[in-house]
Amino acid sequence: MAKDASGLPAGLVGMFPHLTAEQREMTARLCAPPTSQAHLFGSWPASPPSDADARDRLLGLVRQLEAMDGSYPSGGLPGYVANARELLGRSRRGENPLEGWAPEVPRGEAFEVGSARWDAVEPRGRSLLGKCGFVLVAGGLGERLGYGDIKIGLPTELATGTVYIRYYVETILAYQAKYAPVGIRLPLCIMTSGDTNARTVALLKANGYFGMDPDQISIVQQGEGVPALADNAASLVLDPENPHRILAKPHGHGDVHALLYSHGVARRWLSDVGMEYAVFFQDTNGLAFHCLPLALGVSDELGLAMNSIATPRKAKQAIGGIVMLVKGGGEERTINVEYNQLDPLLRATGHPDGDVNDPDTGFSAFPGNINQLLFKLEPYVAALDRTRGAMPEFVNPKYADADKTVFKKPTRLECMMQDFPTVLEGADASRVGFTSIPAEVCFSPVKNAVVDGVALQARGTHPGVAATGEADQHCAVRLFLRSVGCTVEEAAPATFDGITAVPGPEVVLKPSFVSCPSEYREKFLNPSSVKISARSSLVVEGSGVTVESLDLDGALVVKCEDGASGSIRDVVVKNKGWVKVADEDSSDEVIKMRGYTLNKIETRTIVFRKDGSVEDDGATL
Ligand code: UGB
Repeated sequence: MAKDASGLPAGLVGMFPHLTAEQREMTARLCAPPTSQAHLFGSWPASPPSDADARDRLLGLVRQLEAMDGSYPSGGLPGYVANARELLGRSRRGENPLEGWAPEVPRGEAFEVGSARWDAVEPRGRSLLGKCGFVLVAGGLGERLGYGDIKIGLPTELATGTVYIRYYVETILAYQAKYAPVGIRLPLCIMTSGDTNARTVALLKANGYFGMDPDQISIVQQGEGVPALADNAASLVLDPENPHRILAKPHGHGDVHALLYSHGVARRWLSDVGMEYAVFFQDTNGLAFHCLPLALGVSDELGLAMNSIATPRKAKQAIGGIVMLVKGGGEERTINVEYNQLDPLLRATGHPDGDVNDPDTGFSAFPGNINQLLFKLEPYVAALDRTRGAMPEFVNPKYADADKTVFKKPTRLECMMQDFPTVLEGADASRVGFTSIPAEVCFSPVKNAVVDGVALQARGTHPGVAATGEADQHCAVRLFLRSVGCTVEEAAPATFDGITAVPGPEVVLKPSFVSCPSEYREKFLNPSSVKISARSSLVVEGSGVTVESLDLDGALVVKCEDGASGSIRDVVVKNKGWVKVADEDSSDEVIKMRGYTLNKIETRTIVFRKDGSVEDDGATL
């Protein structure tokens, strides 16, 4: 590579007149030791091309580097390269990142649906629902699902066709209406990426922001990714398909903290909007909010700075475990430990059997992380101010040789949002815990294509497909209904396109009607007089409606306009109802990924109007 007296590539120096002062400084810093990435400009012609387009292509690389430099919170690109060399070195030497830490059972509490403890703790959290800001991480491509569009635009279930983002927004608006002080709007922040941003914005606009005020929603976009790394020296890589671009790879959902810091979102929520908690959740979990008041109650009771909603975890189950790590000298940190690290960690620290179930509970002592996180805003913002939201990173190169000097393909640094406890300090570092809740009522993501779901289900693992995401939502509501004393039958499991799930009865209780388990008692006034048969479908919407006595064997939709009120009393429904029909080859992706469509044969609809009238078609639609 031709270099000029400054030691910089001649082609880069030749282009200096076309660069801003900042770009010249940034590229020079990148090429000079110790960052030493001059090879990126090695093929540039010694004199700048006279053709403006050709010049602009070269400049494109500089602009991309400039954006990457600006968006990496720990020292720009030189910081990235330095961190990468350090982590690649440790990986090559086979160092254990958990060396020196010993695992202990973390602080937190496990709950059963309908238990007295649940009933005691949830009310404490209910009053805090009106003091939460919400963070939806929705930058993932959803490669495993293989869906052609953004995942938050997928229907949560077919009974109402409510898409995930609508379900989330409606739930937040219901909390706002029921629990926030008058005039306070609960804020929502959505993290998008280059892959999802335009479609997320378009979906929100096309649907009037699903009822939120547009300025209630902040969108923060992840950068295009971090530079791919070719070798242990952390050499950045040019895109083989475009020599004027750096090959970029996703940095992971840990970016969310840096974005909440750099956009001032978290600080605004704390200082200007008066929020107390931030709730982080994933893109496709139709059970995301059932347990929020309970977890808020636990956070409040234990004074937690960070609370991970978790599920009972079977030993060796392939999800991370929440573990309290302790070090000599009293250092302690409660954090997610990936399942492949947990077993060796236990064995190396005096637990010769490794990751095994506790004989008393039948589950691992370390609950499973579902990445639904609850932060007390004050310590969260303080930690952001100190760290700019930078998360610890890891690297996972696949080596092509025994000496670990050659990578099979370029790698990159990654970070995860659940690693936040590593940046908490002092008393806050020990105010980290969990709330463990059965997965049936808090976690059923839609992450996998049907073919992979079938294989997972055959191995006894939750398939995480669209059909189970839908079935699990109905199942959770049935559990809550039974827990307050309603009689709800269970349909026999059905198999569509190889995925087996219990299809019903389908029950969709919109958040305006009930938005947390303890509200069921306030809405089902005489639960012993409510009976829902196995083949039934029920949808209830509106804050003014209650259910006193209902015998449902078919399909019933109840709506209650804003400002209206009404009660379902002595209502008996027997109609042909709604039936799932196999449809594995549909041209509609939403149907195909389920393997069935919903045939609404006969529906009774009751509407309570604001003027006091009641519309009841009494029979069929
Ligand atoms: N996401 C982003 O917004 N940006 C990104 O760059 C990447 C993701 P994945 P992952 O559910 O069982 C997580 O890819 O990382 C969003 C936890 O780390 O589905 O494989 C994306 O849109 C793991 O501990 O998850 O695994 C989605 O909303 C376990 O809880 C979310 O981040 C696991 O989820 C998760 O993205 C799980």
